[in-house]
Amino acid sequence: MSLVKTAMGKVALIIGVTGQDGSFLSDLLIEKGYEVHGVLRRASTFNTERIDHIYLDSLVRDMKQERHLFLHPGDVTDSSSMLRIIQSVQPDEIYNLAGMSNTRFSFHVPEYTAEVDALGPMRVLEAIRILGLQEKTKVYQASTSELFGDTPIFPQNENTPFNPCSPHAIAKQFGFCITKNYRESYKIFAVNGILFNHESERRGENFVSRKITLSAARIAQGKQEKLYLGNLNAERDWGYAKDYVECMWRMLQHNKPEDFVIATGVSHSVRELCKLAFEEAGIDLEFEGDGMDEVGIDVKTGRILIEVDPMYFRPTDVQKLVGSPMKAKNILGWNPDKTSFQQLVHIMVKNDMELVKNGKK
Ligand code: NAP
Ligand code: F7E
Repeated sequence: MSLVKTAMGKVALIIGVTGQDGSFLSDLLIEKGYEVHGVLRRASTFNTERIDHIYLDSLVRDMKQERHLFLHPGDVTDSSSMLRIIQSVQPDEIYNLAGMSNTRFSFHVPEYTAEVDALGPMRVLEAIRILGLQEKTKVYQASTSELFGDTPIFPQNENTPFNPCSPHAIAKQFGFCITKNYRESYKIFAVNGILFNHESERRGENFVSRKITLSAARIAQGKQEKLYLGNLNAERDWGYAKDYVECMWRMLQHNKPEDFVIATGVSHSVRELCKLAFEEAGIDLEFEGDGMDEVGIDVKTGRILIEVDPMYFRPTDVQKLVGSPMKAKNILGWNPDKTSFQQLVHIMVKNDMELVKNGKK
């Protein structure tokens, strides 16, 4: 990587370090010279796969060499662990990325979703206030385009009214508001990044982008028969997660605490994503039929490769989101064109083709 080290001596705490964004942010901050701390929650299986390349590295490194990533057991639903970790780390920057981030699953666990996505951010902010770190510690809160919900306004920007339509989005709205409130009430440098969907080769496999790229790779290599999806008409503004974590960092380096939309400004449907991903995997796909009967067909063989399964429908779904990156472009120097939708799908399919080829997926 060509990033210049600019932050020697700074300490960051990433809550949600094991997730897609937490892992890319760790890479970025370490490259910039930060000492990075992360919160590791308990799981029944190992959950450090996305950070093993940094974490295991530090464990096996010669003890005389410097370590850059330190993990602390804790959970954002547990105030005492937040207090303990923040007190011992004394971070200059906290990135609260911890989230029950699966919109569909939030309908099944609405109360738990509120614990993590609504009260979680409040516990972090309260810990800063109780520990008297208001002047030292800056906070980034992972807010989301889901806040706009089923909006009639296109594109969405920082002034677009919220209309959240899932337990996940409603809980995130509390997180957004409490962050703004603590900024105004206690002068904490606390900001919301209203990030539109961002994907990568590290994206969880139950999000639609990764489900599609992995299935395309498996179907192309004869390891899977069909792909079952829900709402093919849904449109999202999909960007590359690696680019988006840089904006999180930029928001905390800005001279005043402000909220920003981060988006590419272009949206595509789930159907378009399928066509492109399968094309990257060497399959020319066309869609036929309507509604529940719509199918994706391999043009060359006539085989049905994609079908609609109502199991993946949501009680309410956001039909279309597209963000305006103008404020971030003008103030943070954000380049919304850095990785195009086509490049993103290429990166993801290439990665998944390799994983399938090597028997890893
Ligand atoms: P992700 O891959 O699902 O990662 C979520 C992280 O939160 C994981 O490290 C997870 O730990 C951790 N976590 C979950 N519950 C926790 C708890 N109770 N205590 C502590 N940690 C907990 O999500 P992501 O894509 O990286 O997104 C990061 C954040 O940005 C999320 O809050 C998400 O809602 C928000 N966001 C994401 C997008 C997007 O398109 N990716 C867009 C806007 C906003 P485990 O690894 O143990 O599960
Ligand atoms: O769904 C449709 C689905 O689950 C996108 C989270 O990171 O981004 C993410 O939330 C669209 C929806 O992401 C399937 O109905 C069709 O309309 O990939 P997704 P999401 O719900 O937009 C936002 C910004 C966040 O903040 C969240 O934390 O795709 N869709 N068929 C499907 N979705 C899934 N998962 N699976 C399907 O089979």
